[in-house]
Parts: sequence; structure tokens; C-alpha cells
Amino acid sequence: MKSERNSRSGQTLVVGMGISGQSVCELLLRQGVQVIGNDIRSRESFEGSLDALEGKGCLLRLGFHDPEDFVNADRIIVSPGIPLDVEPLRMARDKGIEIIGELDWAWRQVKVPTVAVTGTNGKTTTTSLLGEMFKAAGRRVFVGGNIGTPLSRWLLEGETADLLVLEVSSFQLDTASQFAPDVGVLLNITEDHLDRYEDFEAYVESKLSIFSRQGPAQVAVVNLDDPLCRQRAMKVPGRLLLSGRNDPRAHASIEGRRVRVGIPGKEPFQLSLERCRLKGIHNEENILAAVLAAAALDVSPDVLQQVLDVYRGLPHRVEWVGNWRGVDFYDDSKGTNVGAVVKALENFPGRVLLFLGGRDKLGSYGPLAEVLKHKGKKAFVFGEAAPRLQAALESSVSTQSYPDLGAAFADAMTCAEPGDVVLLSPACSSFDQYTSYAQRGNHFKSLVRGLPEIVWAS
Ligand code: UMA
Repeated sequence: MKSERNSRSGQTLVVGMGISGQSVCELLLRQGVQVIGNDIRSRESFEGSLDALEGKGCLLRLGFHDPEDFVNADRIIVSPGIPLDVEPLRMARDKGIEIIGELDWAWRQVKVPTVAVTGTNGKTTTTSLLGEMFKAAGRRVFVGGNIGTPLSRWLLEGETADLLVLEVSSFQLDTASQFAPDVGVLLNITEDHLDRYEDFEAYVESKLSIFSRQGPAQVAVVNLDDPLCRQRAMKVPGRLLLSGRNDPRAHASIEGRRVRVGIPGKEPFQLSLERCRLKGIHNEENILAAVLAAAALDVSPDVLQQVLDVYRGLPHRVEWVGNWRGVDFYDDSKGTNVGAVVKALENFPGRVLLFLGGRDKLGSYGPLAEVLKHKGKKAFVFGEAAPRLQAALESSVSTQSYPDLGAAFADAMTCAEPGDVVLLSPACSSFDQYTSYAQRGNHFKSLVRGLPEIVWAS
């Protein structure tokens, strides 16, 4: 056993064999580095998907985190989903072994400018909109990170780009010690992932760290409409550009259906939102941040207008699904925290039949209870979080628990009336009953599609 352990020293340990970890392993192998790939899941659960990696020389250690692997590694590269307080990582940290996140490790190998977007909500829409803006301006862009394709996967594929547009999660920021985007965007900070952080303050600090390594020539785009951003992100080392729908201090604001932009050192300009299909206050905030970030990197007003006129938005984000007998259905399965659901509800005057539940992130449902007093007709709660949701909401709105979304939906259809809004915006992650928010959203859409006489979104 001892000699086997010794033979493992001098290697890079990659923890987590999801899409991030597998990409890192493959890239390291290609670079001639000896790699151990480790995951808490059993070999069987990967159903052969790691065989190719093993064939290329990756030593797999599956089923548990062996502290020996951690304390004997030269360095450890962790996937975003690995909690940083697991005991073997703590032991490695105590021994002074470098622990790097996948994003930071990959980013160190890239030499092109980077735009990075973080925030509790809206980051996928903003990242994707920014990607479209830069593409329309003729730039070769990689759009990825937390949005889907890890940066290490892109490196592996050998594509080239003039610019990286990355959605960055707090988990990725927690494990970064060099990452410093040329333009960083912070959209908002509300409670999320409290199952992973010691407290809300730790999560706030994580989000703010997107700006902490920027130099004075790099740009920090901050959304003044978010109270926490306004209070906590006004002192940054980089050049501050402020968005704010009605804020006189903002470099990008909204007047009627027009966006007004005035960036110091650049010609002021206006854009029309008349044809824009991104609706709602939360989307106005996303648009302002994207416009500032793109304009800071010289995308012209004409190009910005073109993109705003045609951009359709992303599925599962307050997506109108259809109308059935005068009832509108919206899929907001990506609304996986309380802040997102509160924002989603702002889009409707009231009479909302709200479907929520799933895996509890253990934050407070208080703000949601408050909004539901005015906006909610009934809350249909399901999944693991149902008991806590029921307890938190029932004094504000009529609330009923169900084992799953299907049961809740069937019951809701017996009481929905013309003029009501049926909204799936779960405030929880999907992992108790689904593999992803997308699978949950698609299940909801299939239930809606199954209604007789449904007028389906094109
Ligand atoms: N694992 C362990 N030990 C643990 C915990 C997990 O070994 O203690 C293993 C799991 O068994 C699994 C692997 O780690 O096999 C999964 O790693 P991962 O969760 O990092 O998954 P990836 O497939 O690499 O996906 C990650 C991001 N996942 C998370 O942040 C949880 C994806 O974001 C991201 O799209 C992808 O990298 C590409 O960059 C998802 C997400 O939910 C969408 N993000 C959160 C959010 O948006 O709120 C932050």
C-alpha cells in the first residue's frame, strides 16, 4: 500500500468527475501531466463514461475521497460543485497544497480579453445577450463557464476566440486566486446556496470577489437597482460603470422605452426597447448591464440596437408557454432561489397560481411570503422543500402540499380561471426529482401541452 501511495505523489488530483473535472483531466493528460481523477460517486454510476479517460492514462479513484490522495498531491484542481469544507480538502489546505478551481486554472492558460458576469439571478440571460452583441460586432467569442461549457472544455477543443464571455458562479469565484476579468459584471446579490456557505455574508463576499483582482484599467459594471450591489460594490479597484433604471448616477438608465447611455470618454447614445422581446424589470436590469459591458469594449450603438431587436431570450426564464381557456402559463424553472421568484412575480399584477418546491437551499422564504400576499392566488408546493414552504407561506396565501409537480398541476387545473397566471418558479433546485432545472421546466411544458385546446407558444 505504501509504495502505491508513494507512486501517486507528484501528481495532480482532480476532484469531481462531472463535465468540468473530465475536461481538466483530459487537458492535463494532453499536457503530459500525471493525473488522478477522483469522485465520490461509484464507478458503476458513471456507466462507462470515464473509460476513455482511463484509457488515456488517468488513474481513477472513485467512490470516496481518500485523504491520502489529497495530502500526497502536488496540487488539487476542484470542480465547482465540490464543497470546500470537506475534510480531505481541509487536510490538504493545512499542508499547504495548492487548491485551484477549474475556471481559474483554465483561465490562467488563456491570453484573450475576458468579460465575466455574475449575480444571483439574470447571469445566463446577460451572458448570452452579451455573447450575441459581440458576435454581431464581428468578434470571435467563446460563451461559456457556468452557462454550460467549462472553459477547460473549450481549451481542449482547440477553438480560437478574440474574447471570452463567461458566466461565473460564486463557486467558481471561491476557488479563484488569479481570475481578473477585463470587464466584470455584478447584477445582484440575494440569498442563494446557503446550504454551501457558512452564512449569507460569505456568499456576498464571494460574489464581490469578481472585482477584487482587477486593475485600474479594467471595468466593473455594477447594478445600482440592487440594494446590496449599491451598498457593497461601489468601492472597487477597477473603473466603475453603473447601471440603474431610474438612477441619476447611472451610466446606463431607462426612460420610457429608451435606454440612455453615457460612458465617460465616449459619445452618449440611446437605444429603443420597442421591439425588444426581453420583458420585465429584471430583464431591463440585465439589458442595461449588457449594454454597458459591450459598449465599454467598443460595440457600436447600431450593433447593440440590432441585437436588442432580435434577441429572443432563453428557455425556462419567465418563458410564456401558452394560454388555456384564458389562463397564461409561464415556465421559470430557472427561478431556483427566492430572489428570482420575487423578480418573476413582479411581472404580473396578481392572481398567480405559483408552483414551487424541490431541493431546499435552506434560505428564508420570508420575502416571498410578503410578495405573495398581493400577487398570489394560491401556492402549490411540492418535493423535499414542501413542508418548510408550506409553513413559511400559508399565513400569506392559500397553500397546499403535493408529492410532485404532476400532482400539483392536476389539482391546479381544477381551480384555474380566465385571467389567472400559472407560474412555475420553484425557489429551489431541481435535484430531488429531476436531473436539472431544464428537465423540470420541460416536464412542466409537457403538462401544459397535454391540456385540451391549449394555445401553444410558437
Ligand atoms: N462530487 C464529489 N464530491 C462532492 C460533491 C460532488 O465528488 O463532495 C462530484 C459529483 O459526484 C459529480 C461531480 O462532483 O460527479 C460534479 O461536479 P460539479 O457539480 O462541479 O459538476 P460539473 O458537471 O462539472 O458542472 C459544473 C457546474 N456545477 C456546479 O456548479 C454545481 C455547472 O453549473 C456548470 O454548468 C459546469 O460546471 C460547467 O462550467 C451548474 C450549476 O448548478 C449549472 N451551477 C450553480 C448555479 O448556477 O446556481 C452554481
